[in-house]
Amino acid sequence: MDRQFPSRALSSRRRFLKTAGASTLALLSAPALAETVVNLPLPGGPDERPITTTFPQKGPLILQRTRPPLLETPLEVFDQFVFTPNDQFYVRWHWADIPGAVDVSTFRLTVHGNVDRSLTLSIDDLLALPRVELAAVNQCSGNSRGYFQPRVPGAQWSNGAMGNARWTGVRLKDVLDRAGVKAGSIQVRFKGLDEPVVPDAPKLMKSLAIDHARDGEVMLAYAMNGEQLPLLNGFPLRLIVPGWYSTYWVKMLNDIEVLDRPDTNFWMATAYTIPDTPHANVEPGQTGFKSVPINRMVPRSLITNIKQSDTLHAGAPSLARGIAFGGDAGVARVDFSSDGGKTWEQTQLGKDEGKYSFRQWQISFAVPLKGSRALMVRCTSSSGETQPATPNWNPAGFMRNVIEQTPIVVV
Ligand SMILES: Nc1nc2c(c(=O)[nH]1)N[C@H]1C(S)=C(S)[C@@H](COP(=O)(O)O)O[C@H]1N2
Ligand SMILES: [Mo]
Repeated sequence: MDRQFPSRALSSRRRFLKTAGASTLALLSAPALAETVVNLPLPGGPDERPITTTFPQKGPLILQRTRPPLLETPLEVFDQFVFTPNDQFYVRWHWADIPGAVDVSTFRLTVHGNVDRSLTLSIDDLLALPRVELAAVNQCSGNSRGYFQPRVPGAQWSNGAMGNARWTGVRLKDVLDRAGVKAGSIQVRFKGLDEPVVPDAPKLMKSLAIDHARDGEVMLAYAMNGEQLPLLNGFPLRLIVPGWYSTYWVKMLNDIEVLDRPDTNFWMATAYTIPDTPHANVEPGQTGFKSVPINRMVPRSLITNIKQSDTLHAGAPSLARGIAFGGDAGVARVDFSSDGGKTWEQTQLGKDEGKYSFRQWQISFAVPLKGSRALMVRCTSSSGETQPATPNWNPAGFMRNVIEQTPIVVV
């Protein structure tokens, strides 16, 4: 086995990942990202956000906050790539005490708790285990929170607190099997190298049910899109929980603890909980509802080549394209409407990269009459779940998946 960390050992596939459809019938050329601000049509503003290029290993991203970093992927990136390039993959951390570098030769992952034998694993130990690869969307629970009305506190993300990557690593199950999970185990808890900035503040810890942790899909990833993880995306190791919101995808993962009791820490019991209602939906101001930890993702789709207030010509053939994902299932179909949802047409889907991946779609259309229009796109997952027509609301601004509208002007 190559003893080097696999940054070079894994081939870079990025140049092959440019979308084939991106050059055909392009309606608009992608705006240059050298611009220093981006316009975000968030209902509560701000209308402009700075683009930053100052973070290590990162290209142009929308700056939401500097410390700890909250960096958003611009929409153009989803138009160009089905696999989000690592240098434009969004970033979200809760606490600002994040190592500025991690020495792979001394890095160790500890597996302990309700197990037959505790393990202390180096990256080399992990590289010696069977390697698995999986394409999966990493989406923040609060992605698109900036569209919640009434507005809710928290990062006012547009739609770029998500990204899609091919993750390479080992099955969590294989690691747990080596430690030997004891009878009576209930959950598995994950911690990373980042620390709170003030004493007594709760360190980020997330837990999965023992059966979920051992399902053979949850993985420990040491590479992303064929390269080692950027530091800000969790170098050298992170958890991948396919189909679940990325609050569970613990970065810089160095501690796995098998629990014989439910985890009641702040990040499981208080933060990242949703109303236990359909679409996690409640009335603004409503209280007294039961909450549960956020969990599986739901289907979503976006138009990536046409933006709000863009102009189209009446009667002229146009192309709409974008991305969709099924949440915790594949994409069965994506439908498009150019008349504000009165009629729908099935779009042509791009290559199936696996059920947890983004899937591209495209359709040509023409709008016959001048005036204002709303373009809409709707994903139906392979488990039969469809995006709803009305937005959900909850106090944390989680799980938005309404059918999005792109108002345009036809001239
Ligand atoms: N160690 C650690 N892991 C973490 C977090 C964190 O604050 N610390 N935040 C989680 C949340 S809420 C999100 S949305 C994702 C963001 O992943 P990314 O920065 O790689 O895009 O990381 C998750 N894993
Ligand atoms: Mo998140």
